[in-house]
Amino acid sequence: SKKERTLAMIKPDAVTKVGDIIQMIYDAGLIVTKAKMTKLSWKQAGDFYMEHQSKSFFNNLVQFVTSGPVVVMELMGDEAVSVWRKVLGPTDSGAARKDAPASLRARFGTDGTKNAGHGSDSLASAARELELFFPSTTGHGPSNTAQYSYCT
Ligand code: YYY
Ligand code: MG
Repeated sequence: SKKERTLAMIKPDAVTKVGDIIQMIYDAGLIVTKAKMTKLSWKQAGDFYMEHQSKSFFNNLVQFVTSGPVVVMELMGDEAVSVWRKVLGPTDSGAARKDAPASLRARFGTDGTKNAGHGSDSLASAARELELFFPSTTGHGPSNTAQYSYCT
């Protein structure tokens, strides 16, 4: 199958669980190739969730993801986009506890908004979201793209 990159975000309600979450990532056969903790501005969160700008839940969503620090990561591996979303489980944490009790949202999420994590929903979304948090460098100077000999 094909090697992909995806954007993972640990949302403010789950940043204290980063250790358990990174373990789940590696248990799923993915690796962490970039990571940082940051606090999103309202504008950054709105840009990140631009596809949801017209939704009734948009303001609650942006309020929540700007309420504290988040951890954003680039994950790499075979079918990383779908594998990471499978690890996350259903969007609603309550539904996750019913249908996928071992999932990240079942374990660490609260409800349908405070749901512990984000994963890109397609390769195109992954490319856009990765560029938001880990912009490509241009010109001279140090590259932000390290080489990972353990990523075969
Ligand atoms: O991709 P995923 O995060 O599983 O769900 P989306 O449908 O893209 O919604 C993005 C985000 O919005 C979701 O993680 C929680 C929040 N949200 C909400 O607060 N209320 C809803 N009814 C649907 C989604
Ligand atoms: Mg989504």
